[in-house]
Amino acid sequence: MPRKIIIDTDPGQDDAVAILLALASPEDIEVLGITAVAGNVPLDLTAKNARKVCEVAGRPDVKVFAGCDRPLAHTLVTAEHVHGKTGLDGPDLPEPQMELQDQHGVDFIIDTLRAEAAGRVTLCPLGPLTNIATALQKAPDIAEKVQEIVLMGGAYFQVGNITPAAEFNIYVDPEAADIVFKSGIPIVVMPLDITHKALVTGPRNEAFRQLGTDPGRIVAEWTDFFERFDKEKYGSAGAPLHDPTVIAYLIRPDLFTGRHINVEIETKSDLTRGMTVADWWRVTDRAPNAMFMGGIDADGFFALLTERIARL
Ligand SMILES: [Ca+2]
Repeated sequence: MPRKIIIDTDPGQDDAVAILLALASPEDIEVLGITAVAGNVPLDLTAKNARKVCEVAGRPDVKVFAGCDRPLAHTLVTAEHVHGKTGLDGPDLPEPQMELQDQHGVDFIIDTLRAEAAGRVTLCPLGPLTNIATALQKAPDIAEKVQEIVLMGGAYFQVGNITPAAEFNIYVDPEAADIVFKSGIPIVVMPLDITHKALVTGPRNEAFRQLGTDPGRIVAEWTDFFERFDKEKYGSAGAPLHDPTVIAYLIRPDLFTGRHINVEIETKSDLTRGMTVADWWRVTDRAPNAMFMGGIDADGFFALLTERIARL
């Protein structure tokens, strides 16, 4: 049975590749819907970009919803410096033809979880956790219905990317992240610690291009664009491709290793706001609340991505 998921996302080139990976894997994953959230760029763009990506996959039937347009307690911080003005800069993509759903993304999450049996729906947040936290606040009963939350966010060894102490998704809405990490729902975290071990090197990018398909070329052009910024910043051989790790985990959990540990979110400090205080070394007696990944089989991850994108 394919695993039922809701993708909560702020596309974003790496979000886009994650969505393609999910839509290319129907034997493993059933995408019940995609909820957009403000993050990399404002909500009107993430909601539009999510639809562009569905159309790249040839799936205009996928339901896309707009969720929250701002974090719970702070003004929105965006990342056009990484993703470009549209959030999806790189290849020229047409305006989407498919409609945005009328329902609010948060209500779609709530209604879907209430309609399904407990333990049947996995939430896959790829951006700030505003939609998920808002759903949990509005409908606390859904917490026990969620099978698992598998999210991209945070860091321990890599510490931060948007500030010296914080990863972007958590930094944008730390109050939302705090609600999610305290929810009692089983959580799997894909932090910078693993995404920085899986860089899109030249040959890996070329493998997408050489698929000879439109989706292959588009993925290569997205990662070309996305890489410019990170190569300059890190001086590395390529850029991390963060969000597809979440979907890859659902398909091939054996590609990842981690520890079940306590993770708390810093919400108070001006200096370290949005930090994921991960007890990797288990030096406290705080109860474990998350499976925090630390290792990835990078070659296996890119082989999976290339094989699945080739199907589109
Ligand atoms: Ca994202």
